[in-house]
Amino acid sequence: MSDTLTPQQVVAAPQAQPGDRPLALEQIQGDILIGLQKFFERFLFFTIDDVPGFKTLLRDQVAPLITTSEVVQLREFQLRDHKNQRNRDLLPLVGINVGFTGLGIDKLVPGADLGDPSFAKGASARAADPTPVPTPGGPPINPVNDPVDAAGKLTTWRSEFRDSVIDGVFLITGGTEEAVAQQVQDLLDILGDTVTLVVDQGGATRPELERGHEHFGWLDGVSQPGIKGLSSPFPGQNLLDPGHFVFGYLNSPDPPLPWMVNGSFMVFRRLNQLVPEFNKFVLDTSDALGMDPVLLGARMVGRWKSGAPLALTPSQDDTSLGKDPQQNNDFDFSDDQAQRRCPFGAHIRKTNPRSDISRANLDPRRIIRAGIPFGDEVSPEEAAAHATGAGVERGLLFVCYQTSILQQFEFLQGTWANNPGFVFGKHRPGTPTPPPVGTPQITVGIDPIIGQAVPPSVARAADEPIPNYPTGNVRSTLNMPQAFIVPTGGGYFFMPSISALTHELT
Ligand code: N7H
Repeated sequence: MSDTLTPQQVVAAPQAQPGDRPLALEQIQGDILIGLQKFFERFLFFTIDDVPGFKTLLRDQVAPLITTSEVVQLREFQLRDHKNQRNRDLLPLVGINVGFTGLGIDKLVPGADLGDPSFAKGASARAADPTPVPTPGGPPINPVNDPVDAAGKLTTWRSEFRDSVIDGVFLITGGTEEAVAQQVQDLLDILGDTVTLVVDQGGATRPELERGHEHFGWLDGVSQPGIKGLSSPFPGQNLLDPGHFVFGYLNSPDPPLPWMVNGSFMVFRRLNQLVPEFNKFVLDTSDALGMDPVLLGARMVGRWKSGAPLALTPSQDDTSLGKDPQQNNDFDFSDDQAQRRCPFGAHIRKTNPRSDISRANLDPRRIIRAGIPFGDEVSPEEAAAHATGAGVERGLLFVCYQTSILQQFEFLQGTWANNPGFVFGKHRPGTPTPPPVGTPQITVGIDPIIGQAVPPSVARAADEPIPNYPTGNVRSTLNMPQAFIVPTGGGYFFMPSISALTHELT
C-alpha cells in the first residue's frame, strides 16, 4: 500500500507457464508473493496452550479470515482505482496471515518433518550457531553470526525471542492503526485461552515524505524478484519460477509432506537500526575520506536514498529515476566490472549481484522481502547527541519468503553479506581481460549495511568507498568500527496453504 508501486505489487492475471501449473492464488497466503497491503502491522507471537481447542478455532473461525494472494491481488487493483480517482483517504483493508515455528508444527502434527534443517532448529539456535553447514558438492554455508558471549548465548536478542516458547505468529496488517487494532482484538477474542501472547510487535510505515523509506532514509521495496505466471516484469526484473518461494511449483524443493504445497517459509528478523550513530559515522568518515557524505551513504547501499541505483546514476541522485519502476531496476552491473559505478560490496550488490554471477547460481538465492519499519522517528535530542536514546528502539521488522531458509536467507546473510571474499573473482581497474594467471583478487569486504563479521578474524571493512568514476585507480577502504544494525529477535515460520490450515494441521 505504498505510494510508489513496487515491482511485486503490479500484477497481471495469472497465466500458466509451459511445464508448470497455474499459481493457486486462492490457496497461498497473501504476504508471500505480492505482500499484504500495509501502512500498519502487528506481529502477534504466541504459544499454543490448548492444542485441540486451538485446532478447532483455527479451522472453523480463523482460516476463513486469512487473506489470500487472490484477495491481495484484487485489492491492488482496488487501491489503484482509489488513487486514480484522486481519493486521499486511506482504505482500512485489513489482512491476516499466520505461520508456525517448528515447535508449533510439532504440536499440531506431532513428528512432522518439513525437510528444512534450519527451520527445524529454529531461528535463535541458528543465529547463535557458529558452525558452517556443509553442503553436498558445494561450499559450506557460513553462519548468520549474530553476536554471542563466550558461552554462545545471543547477547543482543531480547529475551522474549531468545528464551520463550514461540509456536506461531499472526501478521495483522492494514491501512489504519485503528482497523489493525480492532482486528487484533477480534482475533484474540476468538482464540481466547487456547493461546498465550508472547510478544506483540508493532510496525508502521514512516510518516509523510519518508513513507516507503526505512529508518536510515532509503526507499525500500524497490527490487523484488518477478514471479512467472503472476508478475508483469519491469525492465531489469528477472522472472523466477514460483517454486523458489512457494512449494509445489517449478524449482521448489520436493516437499516431504504433501500439505506443504502452496506454503512457504518465512524468516522474521527484528533488526534495530542505530540511526544517529549511522549518520554520524557517514559524516565523519566521508570527511576523513574527503568525499561527499551523501555519496558515501549511496556507495554503502548501492542506491541513493530516492531509490535511484548508482549503476545508472553514479555521481548524483535522480529522484524521478528512483521512484520509476520502469527504470530503477534496469541494470545488471555487467558494464561495471571495476566498481566505478557501484562498489562490489554495496548492500544491493552483495545481496543480488545480478550478472556478476550466473542465473543458475543467483536465482536459487533470491528472496521476497515484506518487512516494515518499527519505532519512533529520531528525536531532535538524539540527533544532537548523535546517539540513540536510552531505551529507544527503532529499525526494521525484516520479513522474507523462500522455500529453503538455509539456501536462501541464511546463504545471503552468511555466505554473501558476512563473507569479505564475495563477490568473488573481481580485480582492480586496468586489469586485462581475462586477468593473467595469479592476478590478485579484490577482497570486497563485508556488506556495510547488514554484514556481521566475527572480529578479529574478519575485519569490519569494505572496499572502495571512493569511486574511481569515470576513471582512476585510487585505493580506499571503508573501516566500520561498529555495526549499525543490531539483531534483537527473530523467528523461522512455515506459512501453510489455506487447505492445510483447514485439513491436515487441524
Ligand atoms: Fe536490504 N537499507 O536501507 O540499506 N536493502 N536492508 N536486506 N536487501 C535493500 O531494493 C536494508 C536486509 C536485501 O535486488 C535496499 O528495496 C536495511 C537483510 C536484498 O537489488 C535497501 C536492512 C537482507 C535486496 C536496503 C536490510 C537484505 C535489498 C534497496 C536492515 C537479507 C534487494 C532498495 C535493517 C539477508 C537487492 C530495495 C536487489 C535491498 C536496506 C536488511 C537483503 C535500501 C536498512 C537482513 C536481497
